Amino acid sequence: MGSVRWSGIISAYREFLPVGVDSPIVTLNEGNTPLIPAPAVSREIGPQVDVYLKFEGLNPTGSFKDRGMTMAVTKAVEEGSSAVMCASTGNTSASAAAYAARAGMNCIVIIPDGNIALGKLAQALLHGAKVFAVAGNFDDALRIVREVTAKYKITLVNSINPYRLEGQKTGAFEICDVLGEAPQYHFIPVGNAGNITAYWRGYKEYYAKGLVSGLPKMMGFQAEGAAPIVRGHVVEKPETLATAIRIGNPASWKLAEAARDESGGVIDMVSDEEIVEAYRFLAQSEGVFCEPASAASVAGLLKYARQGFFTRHHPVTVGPHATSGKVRIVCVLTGHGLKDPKNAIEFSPKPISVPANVEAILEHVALEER
Ligand code: AN7
Repeated sequence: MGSVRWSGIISAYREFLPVGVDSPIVTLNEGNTPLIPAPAVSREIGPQVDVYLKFEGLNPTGSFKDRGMTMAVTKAVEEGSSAVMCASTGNTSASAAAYAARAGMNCIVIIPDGNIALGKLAQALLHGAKVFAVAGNFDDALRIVREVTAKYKITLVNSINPYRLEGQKTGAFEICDVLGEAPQYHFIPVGNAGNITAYWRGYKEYYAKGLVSGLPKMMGFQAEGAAPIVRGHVVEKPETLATAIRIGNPASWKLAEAARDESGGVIDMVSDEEIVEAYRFLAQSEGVFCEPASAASVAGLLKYARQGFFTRHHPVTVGPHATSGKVRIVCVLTGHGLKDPKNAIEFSPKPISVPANVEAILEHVALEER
């Protein structure tokens, strides 16, 4: 790459995406997010693994949704639409509002009242979206958006818009480009189940083109109180502190099950306590600040590791994955920790209030004199 300028996922992966030379690309230079080694997480598991964090919180609006939104808004403009609409647990609305602003379009978002993180609400509002807080949950909001967009001229930009998943699959391309191979395991939070579907599609497309010689097992994790796929039925009143994945009836339910089954992976659940443990561990031991829902991927990894999953599944010593001799694991961190300052403060020690002098500080910390 050298001095080549990064100008977003559409220009980087054009040949894999449904765009033409005349498509009016709406981009904020999303994508190209770092794949950060996670030595502390790896140490927790054992010498047989190498864990990496795909930090999607470093996208322009702070979440992976930007990959899908650049595609959805580009196609909306191409098709002559002047407005977009979505239901959201927060990140989709932040991204839709930003890309709509960029394109000079109107944006309507419907959020569950009282259950979206403060940073996400701030984004949607400041970008100029018309925000409706409904007395209901995400599933109610999505039902309303489906009805409105079916009947009126406004483009739906939830992940049931097929261009969203097309854009989001580029996350898998970037991981393969960096590792030179697909990882053996891909851990990811599951809410509306679009992202697990998109990543699996991305890996399969790279594999079909011969750009990688293996495929990962897709390891999806829902929150215990919002785990319809794990439980096998719609959850009427989903509950979790990870509000991003507080979803009881995922739109891409069947596609996520297909990703799980085709890859030989799992969709399982983690408790809010396990999510918070992983959230704090990432912040304090890796220096990586993600939002609680994102930590569900690492919570799932730690849970499986403690159950002996990676000692039962011995590292591959022959074949395409044998290069490092270690099992390569990628966890997607879907959103930035700054999205949700309330939970960050809730699960941290509070600041110590002191008078403005040196002695007051020294009462609380033991420092050695020079
Ligand atoms: C940080 O913004 O559904 O399984 O409306 O914000 O593809 O839904 C967000 C979902 C994971 C789950 N992590 O991804 C929305 C919304 C974060 C998220 C998910 C979301 P999907």
